[in-house]
Amino acid sequence: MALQVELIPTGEIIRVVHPHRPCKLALGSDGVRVTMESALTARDRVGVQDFVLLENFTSEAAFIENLRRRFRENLIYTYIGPVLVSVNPYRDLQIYSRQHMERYRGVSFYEVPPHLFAVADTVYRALRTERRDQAVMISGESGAGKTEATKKLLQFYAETCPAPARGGAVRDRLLQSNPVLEAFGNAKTLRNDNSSRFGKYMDVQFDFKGAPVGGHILSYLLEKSRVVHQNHGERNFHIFYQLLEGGEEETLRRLGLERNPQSYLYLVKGQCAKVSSINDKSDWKVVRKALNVIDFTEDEVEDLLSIVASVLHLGNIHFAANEESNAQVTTENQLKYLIRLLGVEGSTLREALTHRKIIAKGEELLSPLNLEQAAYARDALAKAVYSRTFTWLVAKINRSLASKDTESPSWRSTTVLGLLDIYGFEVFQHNSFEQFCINYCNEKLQQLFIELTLKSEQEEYEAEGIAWEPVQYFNNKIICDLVEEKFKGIISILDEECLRPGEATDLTFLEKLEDTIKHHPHFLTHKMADQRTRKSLGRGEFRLLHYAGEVTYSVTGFLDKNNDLLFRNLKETMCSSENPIMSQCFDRSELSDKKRPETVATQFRMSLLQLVEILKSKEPAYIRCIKPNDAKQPGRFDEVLIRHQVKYLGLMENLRVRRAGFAYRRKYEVFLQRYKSLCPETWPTWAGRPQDGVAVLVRHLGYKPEEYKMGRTKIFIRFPKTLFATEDALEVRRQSLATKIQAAWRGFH
Ligand code: AD9
Ligand code: MG
Repeated sequence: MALQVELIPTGEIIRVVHPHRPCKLALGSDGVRVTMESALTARDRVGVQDFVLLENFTSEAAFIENLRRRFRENLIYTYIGPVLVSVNPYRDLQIYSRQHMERYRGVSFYEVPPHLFAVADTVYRALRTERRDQAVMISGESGAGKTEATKKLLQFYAETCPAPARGGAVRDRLLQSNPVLEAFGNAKTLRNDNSSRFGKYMDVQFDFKGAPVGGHILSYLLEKSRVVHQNHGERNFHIFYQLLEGGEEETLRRLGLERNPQSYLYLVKGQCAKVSSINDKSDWKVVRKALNVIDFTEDEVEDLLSIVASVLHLGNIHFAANEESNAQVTTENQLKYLIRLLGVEGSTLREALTHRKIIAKGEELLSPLNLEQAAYARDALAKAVYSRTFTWLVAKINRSLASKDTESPSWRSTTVLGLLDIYGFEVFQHNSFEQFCINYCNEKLQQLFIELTLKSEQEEYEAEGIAWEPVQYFNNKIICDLVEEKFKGIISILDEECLRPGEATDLTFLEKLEDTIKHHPHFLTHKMADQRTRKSLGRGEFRLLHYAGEVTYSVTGFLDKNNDLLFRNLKETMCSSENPIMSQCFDRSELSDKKRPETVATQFRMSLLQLVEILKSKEPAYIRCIKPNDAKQPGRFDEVLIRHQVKYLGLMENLRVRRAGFAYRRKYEVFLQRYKSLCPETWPTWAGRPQDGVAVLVRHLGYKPEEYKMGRTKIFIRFPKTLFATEDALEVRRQSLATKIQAAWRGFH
């Protein structure tokens, strides 16, 4: 009996999780008792492992009920055909060990319980056998488990793939790039204690033997406003707390830092320096080691930490107004450290923090700043220093990940496996420019998902020679257009306003939006709203009806954040920095560049376009992550929250597309292998073509012509009940086999 079982000890009884049939295996002194649950009870208890097998596949309630049953049993993974749906368990389920990895290697995707590793292995095998680049797209809202999934996938490849002939260290570098990027790019938010505040697309390159030989990371729009401001209950980027908690005495002394985060204005705004789920001290150790693995020299580490410290000192720079109301630096000690850590000229920095240099008719003029302007300039510098360091860090990691073996012939035949872990759709009480960008990004990826899944379904039907029945679905292109269309889209209008310095304000931007986007079903402002909705919409706000739900954005700060201005003399000061990282981050060429730099939103739009092209050029796989509750607690299944995600992830839509016509499809070989014992003509072996064997088998099982279709390589079954009946028959057969085993056992003793 081919029982592929996973043993989970539950007291005296050992539960056997069989891919299709939960059953109990009791070990007693009298031998083994195998009690299989009837198919019906099993389905009742743990649901179906592929949503396509839901009888009532159009019912959202049935979908959620299936998720709930599985979640209750700690079965967090379920398929919609090839798409993996994952529910964050918020507890360590011990299902990612090396043993688990092995269990999923080389097995048929649908013959084992759904798992992340099943996807990992399928993708890898496709890469190896078809030699086509692959991309795993992981989506879901903030806290749903995208980053954890990415890390586990990477671990799977690092541990199970063959080691490269040369440059074996690349596996460690791939893994160790993570803690470093997370330290600098992740932070505690209200939604997630380890929230990614940047988007990440990572390519892993494999040689012709399937060994990882290199990697490359693309990062997207770091939320740099967090450096100077955090909402209540949130933190700045992890690295600051890690350094203060874990940094060696000597290091902190050199950097002029105190251990207490409360001493730093940039760290106290969220009023939550300590987080119970985070151990900054031990994380620091991990990061420190990881830096060595990814080729940082001790000097580079010092330079990097000098920058981290200088951001903290910058936040503590205070100004007082003189008689002319001009800002003067009052915190000399902080300034002293800054000058040393950044390696800049003292008088230049002091002047740059309190004056603005304007070039008019070829002449340089210094205009003093008032208190508010000086604070603005200081914060702008802190944000620029931090975000450019982050960009530098990614480039540095890429140099370390670059295949060192470019001369070998294997390099020429590399294939690439991409992992996309981008910040999830986000709705807060107060949503600003950052949420606008993040949600736009999710909108683009959703569009790609719909386009590609529909396309691949259609292609499969055509390839199999089966008529494709078109499916109605919501295409969110209308929202993408609303944001990104030339001249009429929100980004274009925002950019236009950014071109009118001195005249345009956030509110004139809003007015322009109202004038240009008049009657759009996905756009609303206070002025446009009717009595009923007006109350919930402020005067400085606009609302977008995203595919994932309504989000109200406050326009405050939109122009400023999009312009991302850094005064010229601050740039000049940083260009002269003797800190090697800073001097790479601030290049003199940008001072002489007459061309206006692209705005933040436009840069982001362009980088997303590029990302979509990259993803389209690869074979896609999808993991859709769901967050079960807002309390970050295990075992809590908040139905309202989950229903919302099922809706906006388009899972019902996805299921309808997958079920277009047929609930189930399998390769002839796989189908025959599983069910051949049900027919005397195909059991124990079938010598002919698998397709003919399946034809004999289904005839023997009494399938009616309307219940199935034979494609070129697969059988398509229209209704789940047909499959279930076959499964039930298989179980009866296995039960009788189990009885025989028990009888034999007793006879043996
Ligand atoms: V965000 O958009 O970056 O804010 P993610 O990336 O979707 O978000 P993340 O992977 O960081 O969420 O998961 C949030 C937390 O949930 C983790 O820190 C873990 O504590 C927890 N988690 C997520 N996935 C798993 C899992 N498979 N097993 C156990 C998990 N815990
Ligand atoms: Mg994340």
